[in-house]
Amino acid sequence: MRGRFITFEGGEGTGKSTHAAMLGVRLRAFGIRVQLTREPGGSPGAEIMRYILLSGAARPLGGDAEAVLFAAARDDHLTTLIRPALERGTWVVCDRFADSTRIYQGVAGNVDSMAIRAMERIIVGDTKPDLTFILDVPAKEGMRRADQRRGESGADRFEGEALAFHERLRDGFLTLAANEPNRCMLIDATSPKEKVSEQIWRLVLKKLEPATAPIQFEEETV
Ligand code: Z5A
Repeated sequence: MRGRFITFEGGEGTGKSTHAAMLGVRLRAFGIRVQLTREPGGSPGAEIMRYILLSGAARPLGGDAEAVLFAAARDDHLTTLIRPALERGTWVVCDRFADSTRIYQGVAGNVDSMAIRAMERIIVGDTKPDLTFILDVPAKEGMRRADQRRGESGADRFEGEALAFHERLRDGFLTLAANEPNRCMLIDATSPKEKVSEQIWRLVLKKLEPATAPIQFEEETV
C-alpha cells in the first residue's frame, strides 16, 4: 500500500518545522513508518541547491531562474527520496513543497503563474500531496518568532524581505487554502503549540485514517 504524502506550508515562523516533527512522532507512535523531510533540500543534490538559493547566490539571476532552481531541487528530491519512500509504503511528511513555489515565486515574486504551474505539472506530476496544512499567523508575529529562533545568525535570502513581502505571502496562502479546501487545511497557528498539534492530529485521523495503514515498526529518520 502506497504511503501518504503530507505537506506543511505557510509563511516564515508559522511553526511548520515544529508541527512536521510533532506529527512524525504521533504517526510513529501509531506504528507507521515516517520519512520527515523538507524543501528546498531533503536529498543530497537538493541540499546543494538549498545552499545556493538561501544564501542569496542565485538572487542576481532573477525570480524566473530562482523558480527553475527550486523546481530542479524538487525533481531530485522527488526522484531520489519522496517517490521511493511512498512506494515502500512509508508516509512522507514534508516541510514545504510546490505550494511554496506558487506563493513565494508566483504571488510574492511575480513569476508568471502559468509558467510555475507548467513546471509543477512536469516535475510533480501525480505525486501530489494527499493533505496540506497551511499554518497561518500574522506576518509580523511569524517574523518575530523566526527572529527569536535565529538568535545571532543572519537572515537568509527570503527572511530578509520586508514586512509587505511577508504580508503578500500570507494573503497568497490564505487564497490557496480557500481555493483548494479538500487538500488544504487552514490552521490558526497563533494558539499554543500543543493545541495546534492536536488540531492537526485530529484532521490526519479524519482525512487519512492512519489506523487502517499496515503497522510497520522499522524506524526511519531524516
Ligand atoms: N522557498 C521558496 O521561496 N520557494 C520554494 O519553492 C520553497 C521554499 C520550497 C526556506 O527556508 C525558504 O525557502 C523559505 C521559503 C523559500 N523562506 N523563508 N522565509 P527555511 O526552510 O529555512 O525556513 P522556513 O521554511 O521559512 O521556516 P522557518 O522560518 O524556519 O519557520 P517554521 O518552520 O515555520 O517555524 P518553526 O521553526 O517551527 O518555529 C519558529 C519558532 O516559533 C520556534 O522557536 C518555535 O518554537 C516557535 N513556535 C512554533 N509554534 C509556536 C506556537 N504555536 N506558539 C509560539 N511559538 C511557536
